Order: sequence, then C-alpha cells, then structure tokens
Amino acid sequence: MLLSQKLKCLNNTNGASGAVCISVLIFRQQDCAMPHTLFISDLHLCAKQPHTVKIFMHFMQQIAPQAEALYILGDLFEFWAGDDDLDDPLHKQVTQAMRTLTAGGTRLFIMHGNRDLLMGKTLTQAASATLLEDPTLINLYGTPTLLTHGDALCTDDIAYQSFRNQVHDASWQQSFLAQPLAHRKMQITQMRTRSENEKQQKNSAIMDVNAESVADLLREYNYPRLIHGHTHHLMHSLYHQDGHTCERWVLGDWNKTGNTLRCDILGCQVDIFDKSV
Ligand code: LP5
Ligand code: MN
Repeated sequence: MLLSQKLKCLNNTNGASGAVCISVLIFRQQDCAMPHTLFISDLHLCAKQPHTVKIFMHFMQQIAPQAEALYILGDLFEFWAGDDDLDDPLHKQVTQAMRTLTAGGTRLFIMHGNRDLLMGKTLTQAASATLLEDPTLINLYGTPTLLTHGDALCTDDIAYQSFRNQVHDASWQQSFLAQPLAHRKMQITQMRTRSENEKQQKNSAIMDVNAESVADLLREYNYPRLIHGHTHHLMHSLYHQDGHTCERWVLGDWNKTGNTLRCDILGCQVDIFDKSV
C-alpha cells in the first residue's frame, strides 16, 4: 500500500523568503504511465537498521523501476569509509539492487552527503551509477532544477563548516584513505560520537540552512527550483528572490518509512511509503 503525502504551501504575505506549508495525507493510485524522476536522500543505510534496508529494497524493486531516473542526493549510507568496503554484505546488497535498477532502464545518479563523501568511482561503477558534483543543475522536464545535499547551506554552523572544509580537502582524504579500513571505521565512530555530542549543544536554527546562503545559491544559478536534503525537514516552500519565485523542496530522512520526491512535467509531490508486508 502506498501512503502519499502532499504538501500544500501558501505564499508568505510579507514577501520574505519561505512559505507556510501544511501537509495533507492522502491515498492515491500512482500514475505509473507518466514519465517521472525520483529524488531521495538521507537514508543512512546500515546493518543496525534492517527495517530501513527492507524499505529501501522495496523501493528499489517496486517503486524506482517505474521512474526514468533516480537521484540519490547524499547520505545513502550511515557512513562510507572507502570503496574498499564494497565486500560488506549490506554494501553488496545495495550495489546489486542498483545494478538491477539500471539494467531495467532507470538511470541512477548519486551525490555525496556529509556521511558518505568518500564514495568513489569503484562504488559508482559497481552500482552502474553516475556520481554528481554538488551542486548540479539539471533540466527537469523543462524546469531548471538545482540539486545539492544541503550541508553547504548550513553556514551558521561554524564548527561543522570548519570540519567540512577539512574533510573535503583532497590531501586529507588521501591520507585518510591510506589507512587500514578497520582504523578508518574506528575514527569515523569517534567522529560520529563527537558530532552527536556537539549537536546536542547546538540549537536547531544553527543546524538549518542559512536563508542568505540559499538566496546566494539561487542567484548564482539564475533562480532555479532547488531540491536538497541533509536537514531532514521534509517540506516544500517558495522563495521570493530578486523578483523571482523559486520552489524549494527539502527531502526527508528515512527511518520507519521512506519518502521520495516524484517530479514530472506537471510538478513535484512527496510520496511516503513503508514496506508492504
Ligand atoms: O550527519 P549528521 O546530520 O548527524 O550531523 C552533521 C554534522 N556532523 C558531521 C560529522 C559526521 O557525522 C561524522 C561522520 C563522517 C563520516 C565520513 C567522514 C570521513 C572523513 C574522512 C575524510 C577525509 O557531518 C554536524 C552538523 C549537522 O550535520 C547539521 O548540519 O551539526 O556537525 C558536527 O556535529 C560537527 C562538529 O560540530 C565538529 C566536528 C566533530 C568531529 C571531529 C572529529 C575529530 C576527529 C576524531 C577522530 C580522529
Ligand atoms: Mn547529511
């Protein structure tokens, strides 16, 4: 059974960026015939969360094959320690599901998140996927659409941005990847613990996107529709920027349910689903 959620948005009357959104839960038949593209992010797949893995497999086998293309906008995995971890049973299962999807004709694109920024060519080849730069501008059924993970927009989170600069440094990545896999995993566990501790000290506004950073990005890319994840705040809003109105879709994380943004020539909508047992 597919549970679908539509987000209806009302424009802000004060002309500020953003909009007021209400969510309406509905049941509906998927219009499988309409060519469409799917977007997901923040699944944080790991062996310790088998339910989420089951939902992902359901999604890959039943929902994604109906799409022309699937874009995974970061944090597919809880963490990615390097492409030499492809033999891990979960990683094998995921890459196999991806290969099956692309063999069926659905194009697959993957973008780095902050958890899996070390995904490389060996993984994308094993998955028959294309690795995207962050951000990437696409033409989505005639609408210019900018895709980003979203963490780069959280510019109020100074501690995170400084961590981000460090781990995005190519030589830092090289020396990290030169260490044994088990050692890397241990360090990542330490980073995760420290990150979770620090997040508890931060207020939630700091960990959200900065409105000015969003505005700058929209301006830089000539006012596209924006789709991103990372904050886990599933929502749709309208940005009124320099006389332009730009749609902004934020993807949700996966846990007990999965969610996907489904876009076609008529527009986008969110679908929320669990695994039909
Ligand atoms: O991911 P999420 O949403 O929980 O939190 C993020 C930010 N945290 C992170 C840290 C990652 O979770 C750690 C795991 C990364 C794995 C892959 C990296 C491989 C690195 C090697 C590459 C060369 O991204 C969190 C934000 C939050 O989003 C919201 O935006 O607030 O940021 C932090 O918590 C960062 C901390 O404030 C500062 C950095 C702590 C880590 C320090 C590492 C110390 C090294 C110890 C081991 C050697
Ligand atoms: Mn993220």
